[in-house]
Formats: sequence, C-alpha cells, structure tokens
Amino acid sequence: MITVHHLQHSRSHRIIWLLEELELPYQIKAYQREARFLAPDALKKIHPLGKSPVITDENRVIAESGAILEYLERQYDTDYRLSLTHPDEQIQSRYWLHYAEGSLMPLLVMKLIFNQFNKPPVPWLLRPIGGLFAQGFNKAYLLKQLATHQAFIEAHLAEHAWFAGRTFSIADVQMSYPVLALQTRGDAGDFPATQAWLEKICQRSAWIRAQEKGGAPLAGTLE
Ligand SMILES: N[C@@H](CCC(=O)N[C@@H](CS)C(=O)NCC(=O)O)C(=O)O
Repeated sequence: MITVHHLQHSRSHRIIWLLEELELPYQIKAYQREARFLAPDALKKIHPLGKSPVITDENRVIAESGAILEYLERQYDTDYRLSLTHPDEQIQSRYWLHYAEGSLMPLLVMKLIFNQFNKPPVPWLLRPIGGLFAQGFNKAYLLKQLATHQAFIEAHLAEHAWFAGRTFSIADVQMSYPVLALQTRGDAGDFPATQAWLEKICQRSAWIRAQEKGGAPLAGTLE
C-alpha cells in the first residue's frame, strides 16, 4: 500500500492529486506544520531530510516531488492514462518537471525567506536593517526574476493547452504548486493563459478529491 506522508499546505498535494488522477489505492499519514511553518521531526524518521512529500511503498522510501511523480506514473499507470507518446511532449514534460523545483521554486522560497528578515526570530534591533536589505534585494533582483518567469510561463500556456503540449501530464501536476504560489504573491498582474490553466486544473475531479482529502496546497504562504 502506498503511504503519502503529507505535510499540511505543502507540495505533497501534488502526490495526492496524481494518485487521485490514477485512481490508485493509497493512505495519507498527515503531519501538521510546527513553529515557523517547519515540518515536525517525525518526518525525519521517514527520510533523513524530513521534508514532504515523501512516500513509502512496500519497502521503498521515495522523496522529492518530481521523482515521486515519475515513480508513480512508471510503476502504476498501467492503462497509460497520463503517458505521453509524442517525443516533443515527453521532452516538454520532463523540462517542466525539472524546471518547477530546479528553477522556479528556489526563487519563491528565497522570497519567503527574505520576507522573514524583519520578523522574529531576528533580534528586534536588527529587524529594520533586515527589512531594508530584503526590500533592496527584492527590488534589484528577485521581483525582476519572478516577473521574467511569470511571463515565460504565460507565453508557454498561451500557445499550449497543457505544459507538455496538447496532453495533460505529470508536468501539470508538478507545476501546480509554484504557479499557485506565483499567483498568491499578490503582484502577479494579468496573466490570462496562466489563470485559465489554473481554473482548468482546479476543476478536475481528481484535484477536487485531493483537496478534500489533503486540504489546500497553500495557506497563503509558502514552505
Ligand atoms: N524539492 C523538494 C522540496 C521539499 C520541501 O521543501 N518541502 C517543504 C513543504 S512544501 C517542507 O517539507 N518544508 C518543511 C521544512 O522544511 O521543515 C520536493 O519537491 O519534494
């Protein structure tokens, strides 16, 4: 039996969503966020990094969203519901699968961390300096980077129904979390193709079931 070690409001929503798309039997072991939105130590008993998502399947422990999505698809999508046959779609799907965690999420996490520079546990005397530093870094670098990524995604979705191309795939599952995070940033601007894609994924019955079982992927903040 597949067990999803599911941290509330986290990337593991992706895994529950895929399992629902594939209509596979699985169980959820839920973990609550602790102070400063960190994962509880109990997750370190499953995998040394103590992050979510992580799944256990028989005697296997598999971490890292993209690796889990690929594993589940290859191992269990026996009736080829999500498999891509066109080589260009396969290449695109792999690109977005890696891009989500390799290029986009680090920027979003960086933004979250910099936004904490003027808050506890930073000593109160240093908070104004921390705040100014974060503001400067955001303005000079991070917001421009995020705007470039947002425009890149919008241009892709304006030309393609799904991230892989014409076909829904695990790339859409993987991209759901950072795209939602970009949207909840507040200054995302007007991105109609991205918005349309988000509406499409949120209307899928598997997405709705995943939300019912695991809760919302984001709690208005990231990590
Ligand atoms: N690249 C990893 C990131 C895993 C990760 O950082 N997960 C977050 C939840 S979205 C987490 O466990 N945060 C809690 C913590 O760092 O204590 C993946 O995609 O699986």
